[in-house]
Amino acid sequence: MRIEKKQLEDHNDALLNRHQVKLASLKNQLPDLDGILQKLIDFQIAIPSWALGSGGTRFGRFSGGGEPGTLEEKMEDVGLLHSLNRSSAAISLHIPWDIPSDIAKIKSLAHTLGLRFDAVNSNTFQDQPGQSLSYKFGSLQHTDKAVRKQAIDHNIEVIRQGIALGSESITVWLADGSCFPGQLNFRKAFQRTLEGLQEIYTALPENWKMFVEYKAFEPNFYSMTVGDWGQSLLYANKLGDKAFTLVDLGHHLPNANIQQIVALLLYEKKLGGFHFNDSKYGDDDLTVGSIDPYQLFLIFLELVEGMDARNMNHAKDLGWMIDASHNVKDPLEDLLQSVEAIMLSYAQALLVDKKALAAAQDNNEVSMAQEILQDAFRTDLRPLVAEARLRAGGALSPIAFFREKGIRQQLIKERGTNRKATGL
Ligand code: PSV
Ligand code: MN
Repeated sequence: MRIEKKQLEDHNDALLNRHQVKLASLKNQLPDLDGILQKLIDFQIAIPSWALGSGGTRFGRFSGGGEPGTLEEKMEDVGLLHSLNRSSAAISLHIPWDIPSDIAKIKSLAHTLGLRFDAVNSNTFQDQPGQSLSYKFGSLQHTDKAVRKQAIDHNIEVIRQGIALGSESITVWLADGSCFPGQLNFRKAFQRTLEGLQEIYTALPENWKMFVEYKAFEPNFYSMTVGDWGQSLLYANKLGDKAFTLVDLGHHLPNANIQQIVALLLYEKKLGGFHFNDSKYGDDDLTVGSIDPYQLFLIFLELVEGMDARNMNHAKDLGWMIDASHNVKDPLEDLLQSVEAIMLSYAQALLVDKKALAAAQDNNEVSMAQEILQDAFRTDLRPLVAEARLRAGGALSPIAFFREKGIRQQLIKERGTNRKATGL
């Protein structure tokens, strides 16, 4: 299903007057309105191929119907999102959930939809049908060399697939760890994992990055072999310049100060990429900004400050991806909300008066520092983000458009109610 330009124009025309009134009041507050708008337009967030169907939980999965059953259909769905918000110009594939059978065809579809391939993701956390050795006791950390080799070969194969697609990074997330005290020798597990990552690293093309993603717990509950940013950073430092830490917002122990982690990783030049989501308890994979939008804003504040301090390009120098999916919302509406939340936090962070904040910090003006932050956070920037979408050719109100046009109903008509997206 594709969205026509005329449909978007009609939608936008109907909302234009109200939008302009709201935007006008912001214009007086923002001296560099066009500069901020351009940054918003440039900022693109990759959509994970596994978030386009219902995520489910281990207790059940409730499909909403019209799920994409093939890689092509997943790309069509990301194309749909991108034509509505103009901020989702990339897709992140998980292999072997998404194996492109005809690379030329897939690349040409991506071109038509205006999409590029973001990081490719390997999977050594599940056994695949026909796989000779099991990952039950880990992959790169495994005590059996043959299992480690299988996992290394898989990652190298994922890089090969990524090269063919034009991707330039691989995200390695390992479920490796242990569930019980005494099960694993931590030092040996670390060393075996490092050696495996080193072999994978040598297969990276010159212009590629490797993202080492950490997670505090699940599926292992006593130890994780890449359990926190410190461990990820150790691996990344030992691997070399092309290896970076990837921060998934849901992968921390409760109350972790993620904004401080981000600031220090940027300082160390080792922050590579992001998986955005929100959580109340653990790796809940909830819609970005749905639980704690203030934390998201504070993270963006550190991102913008840290990237500016290093003259980095906000849009291009880090890998921006969503990693969220669950049971109860329409996945496409959920992703539209996630992207909007990211854009809003980014815009709010751009709005912060950095000079005034630095002065307040230097002078220990604690109350003033809080006023400066909350002034930006409490400014309603939704009209600004909508204006960026409008200028880039998207919809003023993507979710309203999605509902008005009955997009889910059309997808159900095309694909049926029982299609199940490959993935979790
Ligand atoms: C693990 O919880 C994770 O965050 C990793 O990024 C995986 O690749 C992804 O979720 C999908 O399972
Ligand atoms: Mn993740």
